[in-house]
Amino acid sequence: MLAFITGATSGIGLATARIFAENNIDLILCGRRKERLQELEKELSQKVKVTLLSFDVSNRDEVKKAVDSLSSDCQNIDVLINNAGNAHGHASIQDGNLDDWDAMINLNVKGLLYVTKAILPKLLNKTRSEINKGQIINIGSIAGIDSYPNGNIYCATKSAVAMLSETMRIDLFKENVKVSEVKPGLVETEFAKVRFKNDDKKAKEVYQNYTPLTPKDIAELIYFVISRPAHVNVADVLILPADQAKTTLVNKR
Ligand code: NDP
Ligand code: 8X3
Repeated sequence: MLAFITGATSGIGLATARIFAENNIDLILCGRRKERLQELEKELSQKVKVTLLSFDVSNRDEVKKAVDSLSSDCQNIDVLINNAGNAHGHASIQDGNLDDWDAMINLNVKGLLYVTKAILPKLLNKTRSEINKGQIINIGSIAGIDSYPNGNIYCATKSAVAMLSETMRIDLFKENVKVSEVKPGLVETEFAKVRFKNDDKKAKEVYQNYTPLTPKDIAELIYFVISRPAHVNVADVLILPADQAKTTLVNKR
């Protein structure tokens, strides 16, 4: 099996790469930070075949160039994990920064679409007789179905991921390509550090006084989703810390 993972340099994507490698799945690992990709290659290439692609998912040309550069033995992709994504800023609509808005829409929505469009022909090209030609897992968020103050554009991008997952499933199920969405609640990663522009104090506070999910918790769920029998599609999963009931309801002690 061969998986293409975006956002593999950190958090959920990195943990997914690790769990896939443990389960003997070859990897195409993507992210902008080359050094991190190289470190991961060193770690995981003892177990499986690892290919690295460094590009910005929100740049159409870079996405196409990167995917076109894949060698002949990397064409038979079975699983696409559309994981790259972030929030930029945490401001009201009246105070929000247009560059942050562009960054989130370009990354979380357009980036997911550009990568999907580039990889899909490789899933569809497999022989028609296969019951399962492959699978796409989009990483959405509780934020796509449950808004919160200052979440505005980020929430809207994750709502778009939810609707795109559903519409992609409608378009692709007869082609034997499964589409799933995994929607996590609070997971301790570099997400808050990016949102708060490297303000470590603010970032740390997001995960304090309760037990957040770990990237491994999400990776284990993703592995569960991709390892079901061909006739089963775990289409849509919300996964929360036991300490969280809604975006704004966290049991802080
Ligand atoms: P991290 O910040 O730890 O990881 C984000 C990943 O996305 C990095 O590998 C980063 O790689 C990559 N990335 C960011 N921008 C770009 C870009 N322009 N081009 C290519 N890659 C990019 O966050 P998480 O692991 O938490 O986030 C992963 C996904 O999970 C996101 O879609 C996020 O919205 C979602 N999510 C996170 C939750 C949380 O609480 N943490 C909860 C719900 C959903 P690099 O910088 O090297 O390019
Ligand atoms: C990330 C979780 O609640 O910070 O999607 O938006 S939240």
